[in-house]
Amino acid sequence: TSSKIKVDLDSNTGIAVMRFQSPPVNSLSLDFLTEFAISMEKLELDKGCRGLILTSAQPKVFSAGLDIMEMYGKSPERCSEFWRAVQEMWIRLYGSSMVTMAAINGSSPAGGCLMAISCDYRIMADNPRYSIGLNETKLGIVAPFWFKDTMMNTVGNRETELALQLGHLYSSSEALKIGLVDRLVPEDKVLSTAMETMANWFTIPDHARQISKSMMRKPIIDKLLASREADIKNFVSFITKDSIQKSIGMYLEMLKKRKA
Ligand code: CO8
Repeated sequence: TSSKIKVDLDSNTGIAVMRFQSPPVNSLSLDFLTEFAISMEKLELDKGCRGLILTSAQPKVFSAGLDIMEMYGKSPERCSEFWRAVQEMWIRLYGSSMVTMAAINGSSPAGGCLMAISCDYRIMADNPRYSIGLNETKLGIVAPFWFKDTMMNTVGNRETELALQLGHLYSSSEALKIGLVDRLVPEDKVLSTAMETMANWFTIPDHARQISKSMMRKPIIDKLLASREADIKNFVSFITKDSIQKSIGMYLEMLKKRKA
């Protein structure tokens, strides 16, 4: 099986770049998430790696979020395995001891947005065609509490209340305005800007930065760790409902039609 993520660690700079290369849209399938967790574990253990940049090798899309096909017509067992992998991705990324940055060179809906807001810093291509946000409600599904908490810790309570209910996808400039991303740069400068910004972050002693990060993020991570099985049960019973399957089916139809 071919690799869905290309990892390059530069031992001189201590920066690893993860390029998502799962055509067409880097959707987060069980295979993708499994590979992501393995790559994260390796980098986390590598003393030579202090920073991680996530970016896309696909045109126009950072990540389309969770692979909708993993949530459509699948057995409860498979759904449960999938959801555990989604949790694992978030736990590893949100809790990473590395400096993590998202170099968002395309659209980033739902799970793609979750990956971006789980990083420490976000640089997005200045392109009005690219959007980012937690659009779950538009599919008739509901983002779980840890998506919500990650969003709240990024843009605050009021903006999250609006964003989650409306499933709003923000253009890059709107995203900058509400603080969903930290900087906009021309598309060809997204990765180099992330590298430069990383160098600034590296001037801070790791241990002090890591403890500060943990102080901000650990309470939510602990909340999921304490209720992981219940969160899986909740997902499986929700996603396998006939009415929810029907609304995912309609959303898929809409995606295909929009294209035609
Ligand atoms: N999963 C699976 N397939 C997808 C996905 C996806 N998330 N997104 C797109 N595709 C497919 C399309 O159907 C299309 O397939 P085909 O070629 O067979 O017709 C192909 O990928 C290419 O897509 P587009 O033609 O639409 O490509 P564009 O470049 O025009 O647009 C976008 C790219 C903007 C990413 C667009 O495809 C899009 O908006 N996709 C949908 C994204 C989305 O809504 N994702 C939500 C996933 S749900 C999630 O991540 C969190 C769930 C939280 C859990 C809830 C608990 C119950």
